[in-house]
Amino acid sequence: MLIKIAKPHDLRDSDVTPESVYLSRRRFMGGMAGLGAGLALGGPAHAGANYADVPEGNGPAWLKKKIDDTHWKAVTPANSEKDTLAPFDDASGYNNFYEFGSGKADPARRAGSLKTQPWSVVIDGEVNNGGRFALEDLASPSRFEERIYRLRCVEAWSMVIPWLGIPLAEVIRRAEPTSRARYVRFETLVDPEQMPGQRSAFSLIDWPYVEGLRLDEAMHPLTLLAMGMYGRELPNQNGAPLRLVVPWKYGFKSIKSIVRISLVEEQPLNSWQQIAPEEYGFYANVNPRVDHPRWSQATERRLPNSLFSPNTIDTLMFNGYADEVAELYAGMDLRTHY
Ligand SMILES: Nc1nc2c(c(=O)[nH]1)N[C@H]1C(S)=C(S)[C@@H](COP(=O)(O)O)O[C@H]1N2
Ligand SMILES: [Mo]
Repeated sequence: MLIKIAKPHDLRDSDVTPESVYLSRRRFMGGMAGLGAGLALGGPAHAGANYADVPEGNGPAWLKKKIDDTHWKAVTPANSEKDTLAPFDDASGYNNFYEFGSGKADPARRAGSLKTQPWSVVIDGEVNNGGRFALEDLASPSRFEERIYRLRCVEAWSMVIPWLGIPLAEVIRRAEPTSRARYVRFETLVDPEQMPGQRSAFSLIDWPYVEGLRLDEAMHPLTLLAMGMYGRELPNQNGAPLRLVVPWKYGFKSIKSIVRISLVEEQPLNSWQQIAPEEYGFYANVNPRVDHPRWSQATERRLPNSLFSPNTIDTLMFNGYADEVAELYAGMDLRTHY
């Protein structure tokens, strides 16, 4: 089931939001005043959120240092009273990561077995400057930024999460795509010893988990390669040490624990499209007017919620980022290209 069972303290949103997160949100909203909603790249750096209640991560020293040096340049989702940050415990306890099982609590329970150090990423295909890069070398030329984004799962729940990372565009530019590159294809690690979901004979997914973007989507300034969240390293269950975040698309596009990024000529076949092409497409743009064949996409349950307070809100076109991304799809029939 998709509705989260109420914990005794889940009475109201404001009761479960840690004070530090509230403070940082208020500081953040204050910092955004005068900039208007939407993309504020180049806006004034905000003071940096104080995620005092978030536990220490166990990432490498270089990553802790990069997080400390983060350019606190938050990008807000469209302003709405409902856009409070999800408590860290919800964002790191209610996950989809089928490599660790299909239940929402499985990744938090089982992803401890994922070894994230050392980690390297292969960049290949239609590039002049590809190769295998240690994660530190991939990250080091870029400064970290904080991005506060909505994450809207195709299953019609959502959360607001503060990510830390670098624009994917910077990594792609450094790889020097050839003129033939039209799409970007991503792969997650395959290692059944570390990933119990890959040992299951009943798994739907033909591993590796694969995702893809059109090159212009990948180069869009909102598209982030995240290495942290809530002012610390990514927890394993959220896709450590490197995951994609594409905030205007359904969550399944935001592939976790990436080991390969390929620039390609042909549109990649992403895992969910391969499993059920009539239900999940390549584009997967959040769209309240195009329903999933088995449920409506007009509304969503904003977490944290409870049985008594489902916290249902209207889903916004492109998840609220239409001003930034609608032009990417000008002239396209979004009903056909779902
Ligand atoms: N490799 C991999 N990436 C994945 C998934 C997955 O099962 N495997 N699930 C996706 C789905 S359906 C969603 S909604 C988001 C959830 O991200 P979160 O757990 O950090 O909120 O991760 C996406 N990335
Ligand atoms: Mo999802």
